[in-house]
Amino acid sequence: MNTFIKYATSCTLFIMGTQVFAQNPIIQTNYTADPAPMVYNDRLYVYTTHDEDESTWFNMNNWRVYSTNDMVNWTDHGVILTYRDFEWAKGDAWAAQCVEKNGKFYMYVPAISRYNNKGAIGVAVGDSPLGPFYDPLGKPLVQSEWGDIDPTIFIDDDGKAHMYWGNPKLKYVSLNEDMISYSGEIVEVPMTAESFGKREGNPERPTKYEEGPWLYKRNNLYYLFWPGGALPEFIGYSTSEKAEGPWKYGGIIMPAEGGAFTNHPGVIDFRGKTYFFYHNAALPGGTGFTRSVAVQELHFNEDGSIAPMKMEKGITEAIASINPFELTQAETISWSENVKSFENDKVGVFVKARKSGAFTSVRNVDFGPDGASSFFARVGTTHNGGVTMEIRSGAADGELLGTIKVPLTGGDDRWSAVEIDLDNKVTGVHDLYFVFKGKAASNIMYFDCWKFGR
Ligand code: FUB
Repeated sequence: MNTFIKYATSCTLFIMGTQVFAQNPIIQTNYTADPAPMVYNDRLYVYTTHDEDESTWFNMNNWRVYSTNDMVNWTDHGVILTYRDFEWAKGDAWAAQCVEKNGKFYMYVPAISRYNNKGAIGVAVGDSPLGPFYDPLGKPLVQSEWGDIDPTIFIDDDGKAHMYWGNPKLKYVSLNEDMISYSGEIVEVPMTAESFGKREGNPERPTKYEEGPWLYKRNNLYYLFWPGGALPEFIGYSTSEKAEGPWKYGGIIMPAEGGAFTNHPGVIDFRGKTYFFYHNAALPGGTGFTRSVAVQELHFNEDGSIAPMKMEKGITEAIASINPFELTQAETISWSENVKSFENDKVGVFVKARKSGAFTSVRNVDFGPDGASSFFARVGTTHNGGVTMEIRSGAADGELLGTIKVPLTGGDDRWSAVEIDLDNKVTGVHDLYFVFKGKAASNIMYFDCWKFGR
């Protein structure tokens, strides 16, 4: 059975109930998958694929990026690249990775070629982590067969860039200094039980390795993390003393769970801790084709091995606070319910409340001892009267700090800046909830940004 058919039949088998943890999944305003973290200028970015709502197949057209300063509040930067940005591509915006070198950002993406229907990996270049990105080659960087997907790139301490990719073959090449070409032959990594564990009963796939590799280095040991096994996928890992291998199988670190029949690892160090990104189907409406990115801390044993771990509730302690007196985007969110993010030319990314009672929250907002006495927000609605945005502390039904009456603006291309006095002065550190209320059955209001005043 080829991989496409296997995915399609498996999706009906592995659609499971939804399970929402405390801070996971980290994005609730779109379905996201295939997380690829990157640290730049002391900020953590995660590039994701994007499962379109209500997908019953890998209906994926673009790549999105989110970022955080504190590990609990994530800012949605929207779509930063689509397969249409590659003239040669006709679809399947699957698992990508962005890396930075000398101030340039290189986004390696798989897509299907319009010219021969085969999988291919392209590269786009930008001057910032958010793009804009363009395709300098006008053709794929590598292409030979359907399984040319899921690139992972690691730039070593000596500046050499290594790229692995592939399903079910695992391939390797060394990238050139320019990051958009390679030298030497593409190496097909030997699929041995010593390197990737033995898989029983599938001569076409003799080892546990399936796809989605992620290359990472710690204490001079290279780690290759990869989804493996018959579907649903678990995540396993292998180690090597060299980036090129040979690889030694380390074991399974995350069993198959979470309701999506795929999984996809991304590992990064950030401010002294190591974080493990993956995806599951834990959002309402989640399936193998409507997935969600999650994160938890990764712990290593003293000898560098990794003990198996379950999917967890995520990072619950913020490692920095939000300054309420600086403008914060509405799409910076710790948790939200019944809210979706959109973007337009007027305000960039913004959020829309789908029903009354929908909310977004931000954690660890530090008002200091002097506190705040006013609140500003840019908002709008298509409903005439009766639409409010409540600012609450601690919970969606927590203490009411103030209420905005949202003016009719008539469309999300028209916005109103509203300022109110708070009911009482707010001091100290709070988790804030923005609760959207109105009489309409859907599309209650839209919200772009907020700030407190003294
Ligand atoms: O998201 C589409 C595909 O599913 C990815 O390329 C694989 O790694 C799996 O997550």
